[in-house]
Amino acid sequence: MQAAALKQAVIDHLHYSIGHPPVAMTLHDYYYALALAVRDRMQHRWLNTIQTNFDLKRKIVCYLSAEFLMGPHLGNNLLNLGIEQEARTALAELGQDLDSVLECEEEPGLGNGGLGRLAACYLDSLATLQRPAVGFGIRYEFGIFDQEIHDGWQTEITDKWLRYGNPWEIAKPEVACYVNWGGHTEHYRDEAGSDRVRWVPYRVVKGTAFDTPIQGYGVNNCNTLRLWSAEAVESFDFQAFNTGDYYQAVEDKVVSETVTKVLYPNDEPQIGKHLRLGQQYFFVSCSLQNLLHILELADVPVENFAERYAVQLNDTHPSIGVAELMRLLVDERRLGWDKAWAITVQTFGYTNHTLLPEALETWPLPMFQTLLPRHLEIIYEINRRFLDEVRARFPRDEARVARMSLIGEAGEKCIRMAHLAAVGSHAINGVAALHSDLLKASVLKDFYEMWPERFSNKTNGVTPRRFLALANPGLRALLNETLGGQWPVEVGWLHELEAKAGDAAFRSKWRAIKEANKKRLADYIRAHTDIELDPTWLFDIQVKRIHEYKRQHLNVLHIVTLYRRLKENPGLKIPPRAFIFGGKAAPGYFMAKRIIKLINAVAETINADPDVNTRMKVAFVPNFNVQNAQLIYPAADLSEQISTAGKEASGTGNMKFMLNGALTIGTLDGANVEIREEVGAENFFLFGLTAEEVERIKRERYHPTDYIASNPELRAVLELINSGYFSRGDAEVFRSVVDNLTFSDPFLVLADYAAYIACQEQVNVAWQDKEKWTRMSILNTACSGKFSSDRAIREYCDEIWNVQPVTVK
Ligand code: KOT
Repeated sequence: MQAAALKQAVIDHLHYSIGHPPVAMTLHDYYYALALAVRDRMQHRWLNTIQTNFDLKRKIVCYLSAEFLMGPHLGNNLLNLGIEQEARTALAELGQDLDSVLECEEEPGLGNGGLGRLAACYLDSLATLQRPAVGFGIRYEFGIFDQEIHDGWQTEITDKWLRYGNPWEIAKPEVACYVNWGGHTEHYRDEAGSDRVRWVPYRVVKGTAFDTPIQGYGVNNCNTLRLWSAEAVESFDFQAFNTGDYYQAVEDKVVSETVTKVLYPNDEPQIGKHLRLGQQYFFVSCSLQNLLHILELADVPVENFAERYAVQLNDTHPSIGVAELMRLLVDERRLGWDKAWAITVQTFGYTNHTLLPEALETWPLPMFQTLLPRHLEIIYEINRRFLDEVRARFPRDEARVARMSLIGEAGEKCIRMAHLAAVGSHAINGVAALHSDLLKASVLKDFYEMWPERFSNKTNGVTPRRFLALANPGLRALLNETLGGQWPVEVGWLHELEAKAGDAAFRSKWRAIKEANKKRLADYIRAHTDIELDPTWLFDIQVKRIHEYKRQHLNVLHIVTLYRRLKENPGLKIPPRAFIFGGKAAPGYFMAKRIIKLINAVAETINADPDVNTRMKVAFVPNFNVQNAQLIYPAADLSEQISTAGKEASGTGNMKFMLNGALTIGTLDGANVEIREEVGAENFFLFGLTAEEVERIKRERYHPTDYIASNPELRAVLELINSGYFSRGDAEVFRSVVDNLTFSDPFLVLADYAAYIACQEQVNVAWQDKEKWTRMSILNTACSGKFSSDRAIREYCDEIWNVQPVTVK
């Protein structure tokens, strides 16, 4: 029996792998031993998958991403292997509780937010759909910082996730790549008389692979996440030592190892740092060298590269890959330019994740030249040929040529990475229907006019395994009972729940599950904040990175509006609500950090005010991450998706809430549009300006003061915040937030304020009819199938990658 074998495996690992005497055994030891035992159970599937892919010579998806926000592995692997119950039994027999053991895992937070988590969901779907795939990324020694809240302010703590070891990865020191930096190029003529270029680097950094198995759900396929770690080429440079330059050798080692030290904690705005470009080039070069090496092992000619690999660029972070593949093919494999270029374009696909101008990556030319002199030459040559093509297609249109150039010449010269990615890819996609349309109409308009056939939409998706089956065991049991056990891979079946929405007994079960989830979250929040929430209240939740375009401050304006109404009219009848927030701010993002402080200040005042705290409370959950997200999404009644229309490329939290039966209050932004289409307008709380209206208002000059002048309640709310009422009399701390809204308001918070408040009143009306609300909740889950990452990955495989399923024995 599995449980007995698993128990023995845990005992063996406790003894042989961990080696603590019983007296020193900790809960973490049980976690580690179980993790190793589970990894052992994936090992033969993993090796079989790799061998099968090699033998069958099938095309492989290579997902290049600077971020993979995997979340805890243990629970997910138990789920995907179908041995959760066995593990629970095995641990119980050892006197341990599985849930407590699961909590021991330090999650690998190797990403900032949506972009990194999407990559993780896609790896889950690729394995589950039996598609050969490798995720390539960076093994950051320190991932996204841990957030602590002190006196309402965010503080950042280094994420030492490798401190107690990582049972999931296998180091592959023999899979090593050498990556050049800096120096200069030399042009020479080879033996055959051809012109060639040699790159003489200033430094060489060694990359070694760390592999993590990615187990598919209910299948044998087990793919690989390969993360690269940087080290010095020689740990001891004896030459330097002997000549007395020992300290130079030590310094070189430190510089090399710095490359993969830490994840840059910025979501969206780009940081023009030398080291960041170095990270990008490092992992992309290692990955592409590795692909070429594997091709060689398989005896496949390099000319067939694009038949064997589909390489996807997760935003522009890996887009230096276009120039690097050209360098590897032309300089190192000695292919002709045209042949190399045809392979490159056939190989790459590019996914864009943002239209925000401050997030579009560009690199100052001098910095680029210093780090990657050979790539600069290659980019010039790509650009020369490309602009010739533009001129041929659009004669006498030099303005267009300047707009499309890979080199930006307005102000400081720079390399435009989105242009490099677009020119070097046969497929370009946005991540929601609206976003893909805006992409074609704005940032990449000229490219769309040049190559319309390259563009498509691939609406994002999330894995129903982690975010429903694993996160919401109560609902999982009900779905198993109602739909059978196949729903996690056949989410279309969720539609059968529509019929159940009319069944009062089913609704009552549904409500009980939601309330239990709310209680579970309330316990967590009490333990981490001392704030006591009542699980019978409406749980209104906004969790995501803190950013002005996501408009957490609009949510705060609603809270303060309600607060004032209750203070002025103590008899006011409103259904009680818990307002729950979570999310990290980039450490250097002044306004985002103030918004966190504002939420906590408002929370402190309201939660302590007996006039209101029986009807409203506010909580900020510290350190939002994948682990606590799994408690948060299932506990939501209302999902806040209130970004300025046109700014959120897709959003994926919106999908995780919907999957778990939350109703959405939202703008027509990103995937909200499609969520509303799927669930029906009557089951979605819509408010706010459309993307088109936002653009028109901005064009015609926006005056936030007009909205203040015409809305006394809004004015009073802003004045109350500004007065120091929520900040113990300090009238300075929120001045920057209020002034920004009053005099600039770049994301039209005030323009949408009245509509948002009115829409929240509709929420209250709907909430008061419990049966109706439950029906709407069930319909949200029922209609969420489209937002499974399986659907998204099938589309990528069929329409971009041309990668078929492979059965693994
Ligand atoms: C970060 C830096 C530069 C360029 C883009 C980003 C970025 C975009 N990071 N996260 N995103 C989000 O990606 C998600 C997955 O596609 C989207 O759902 C979300 O709307 C983006 O904001």
